[in-house]
Amino acid sequence: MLNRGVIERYRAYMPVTPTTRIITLNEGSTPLIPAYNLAKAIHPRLDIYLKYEGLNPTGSFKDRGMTMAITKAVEDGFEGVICASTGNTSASAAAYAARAGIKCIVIIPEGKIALGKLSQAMIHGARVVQIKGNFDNALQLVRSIASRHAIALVNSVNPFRIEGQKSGAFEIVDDLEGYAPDCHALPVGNAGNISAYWKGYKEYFAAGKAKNRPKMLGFQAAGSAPIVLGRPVDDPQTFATAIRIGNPASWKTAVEARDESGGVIGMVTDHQIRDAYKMLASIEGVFAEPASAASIAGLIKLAANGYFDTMKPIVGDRIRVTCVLTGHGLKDPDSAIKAAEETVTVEPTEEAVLEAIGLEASVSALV
Ligand code: AN7
Repeated sequence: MLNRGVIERYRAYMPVTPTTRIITLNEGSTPLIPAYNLAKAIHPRLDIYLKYEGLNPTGSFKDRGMTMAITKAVEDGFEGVICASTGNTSASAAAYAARAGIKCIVIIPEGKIALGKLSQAMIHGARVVQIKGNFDNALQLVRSIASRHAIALVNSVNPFRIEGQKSGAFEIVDDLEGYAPDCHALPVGNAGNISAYWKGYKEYFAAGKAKNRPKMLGFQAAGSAPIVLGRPVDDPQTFATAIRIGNPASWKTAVEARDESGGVIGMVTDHQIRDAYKMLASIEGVFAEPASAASIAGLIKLAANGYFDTMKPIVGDRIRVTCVLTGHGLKDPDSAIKAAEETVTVEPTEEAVLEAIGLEASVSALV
């Protein structure tokens, strides 16, 4: 089937009419990759599937919601959009606005945006304003500006973003042939995505397209864990800059998703996120950005606490868990280089190279 983006794929569930001009970059239809090595390492009863959202056009899950938000902004006659961002939203907004031929303004926390994301917003021609503050300050600013100027706000407080993003849940159920997973794990920042996935699972269940609904397992970074702590965090910290958010806009719907689904919103330390980030790349061959690895870190933590030991799966005797890998690892090469083994530099001789890779000059041990 020709991929024409998530609005066309799930048109019956999207707020569009036959005459709506759809702004798309053919986002969505991302792979659901079975993670055998991770499952083996984490818990004997788990089947883990990675929803690899890094393969969206701008390298993150934000494209699912942005196609819908920009489509509606154009339909409603706006000539410009604005957003606050920890990086991925700005990259996506800039690309879809460029596609639509409208202006894009992004407000970001100075120095706390992964380089790949910043480069995207810039090359797509957005007006990039860095503030000497954090994401929460930026969100407050854009909400105020958008309420008083003819410019559409495309953060996930825009309900069209959630409508587009719920398509991720539909795709998972379609790939699992009419079943939702037993558990659905994902990182939580501004909490739009957990709200959107839960909405998608509920809608598909209500439409008879899914036989069940998953437990929602959301994970915040310990230094930025307002929902877990039950209060906003004034100065959120984490190396996973995408989820460095102290006062999530979709707090209430995230808690509803947790409670209605019988799930959990927990927190994982930067150390645990970094370990999961390296593990995912090194034993599974899948490169996701640090924030995305919070879902894997969370699974490891829950498994160690016995969370899955007595869980009864919807089919068979294995527990199916989907993990949303929200952004591509290439968004943030600095974090990868810092987390990985150092490279070596030697003289350009066979002798020196053999020594560096631990082979002896006279034996061809690799054969
Ligand atoms: C890779 O780009 O908030 O809980 O401004 O980039 O829906 O916010 C990004 C969030 C997870 C958290 N993983 O999702 C932004 C922004 C990655 C992200 C999240 C983000 P939400």
